[in-house]
Amino acid sequence: MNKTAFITGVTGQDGAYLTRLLLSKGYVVHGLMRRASQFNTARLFELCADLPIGERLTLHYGDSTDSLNISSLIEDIRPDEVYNLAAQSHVSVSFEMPLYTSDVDALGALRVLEAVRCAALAQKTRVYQASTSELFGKVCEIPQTETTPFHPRSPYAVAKLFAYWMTINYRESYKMFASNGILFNHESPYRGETFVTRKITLAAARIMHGLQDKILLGNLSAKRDWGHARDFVEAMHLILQQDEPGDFIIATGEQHSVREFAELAFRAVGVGVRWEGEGVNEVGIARVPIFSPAGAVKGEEERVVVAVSPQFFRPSEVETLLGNPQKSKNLLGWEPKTSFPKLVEEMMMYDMRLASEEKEKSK
Ligand code: NAP
Ligand code: F7E
Repeated sequence: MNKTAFITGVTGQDGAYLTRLLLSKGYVVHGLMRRASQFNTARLFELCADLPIGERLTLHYGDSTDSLNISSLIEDIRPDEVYNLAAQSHVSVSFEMPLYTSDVDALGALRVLEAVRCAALAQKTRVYQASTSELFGKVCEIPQTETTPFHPRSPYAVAKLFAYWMTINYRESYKMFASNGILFNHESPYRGETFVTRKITLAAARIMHGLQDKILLGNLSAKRDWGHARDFVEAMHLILQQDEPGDFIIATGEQHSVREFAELAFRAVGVGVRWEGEGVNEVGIARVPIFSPAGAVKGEEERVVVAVSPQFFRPSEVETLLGNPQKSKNLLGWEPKTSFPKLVEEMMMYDMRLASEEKEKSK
């Protein structure tokens, strides 16, 4: 019998990679999708293009803020596994929309847990909650492990802390198989365009095609433990295949700054970046192509390609995150497969193709 999974946030970066993984393992997949004025399934369908989506993937309209909708879907689908990935996932935006973020990210997780319980599925359905390294926030120790105390630094992180503890509470109260994956940052060519990694690779590719002048960024010194989403969704699946539920850090054990990410993005297309100045006056300078009005390369010039804009600073910042994935290695047998340079290169090559297509269209 094929297993059945229900994925909330199926149209997001992780939802698309997880759907690909589960379909390739023979699962029947149901996904919760928001109604939008335009199609929001592009990355899902692109990533799963070679898989039997017509036969084994069903998309349902819904929203994490709609309790009845979540409950009736779970009651009808009766899934073996639920992956609760839906979230207002942008930390910076959560400062502008703290109430909405809490409704979706905190109460949304509770709605899923309660729907499973109320449908009398507590002993059948396993629940994965998308927890986050943002819980560690102002870090109490380096590297962070499953026992490091939390200090959330944004409405997003506080909402996710509620969801983290609710997941544990349902496990302890109702003996549900409910687990947290505490995932550190993971990226890919399908990452949302306003997260810093994708913002950099998209802009660097457009600069190399003469479509953009420079990239404006916030805190260049912030450090993250960046892995590849394709590797990280494998850990989500493994977490629900264990004999016992639990909470697992998923990370690479390596950290890099935003500045280093920008350097590597340009290096992937053969361009070196040197840094001058400090704080808001810091700039990244590089030798990049110059183009004629008709779009042909007419030479090279050295100029500013990265600058700092305070508009991208946050009211409170998470300066450094570094995970220790030892527990996951020991119990799940999980290890990241993609190195940091390979991740940046893959994102950069994808966005170079997008920029080239954009340039062709503009001719
Ligand atoms: P993402 O690309 O932003 O995807 C979020 C998904 O949630 C999208 O499908 C989005 O729908 C959906 N969504 C947003 N609000 C919703 C609502 N009110 N009702 C139903 N669906 C809603 O995020 P991601 O990077 O794939 O991350 C997946 C999950 O892991 C999130 O919970 C995130 O907080 C968490 N996480 C991410 C990372 C990371 O580094 N990527 C690390 C740790 C934890 P639309 O497509 O319509 O916008
Ligand atoms: O920022 C700095 C920014 O927005 C990373 C989400 O998936 O991972 C993600 O949250 C760092 C921060 O991701 C810009 O200040 C500098 O220090 O790419 P980000 P995030 O905030 O770490 C966690 C694990 C999640 O759970 C979240 O859902 O980069 N930064 N300049 C910038 N960030 C952005 N977005 N834009 C800038 O221009």
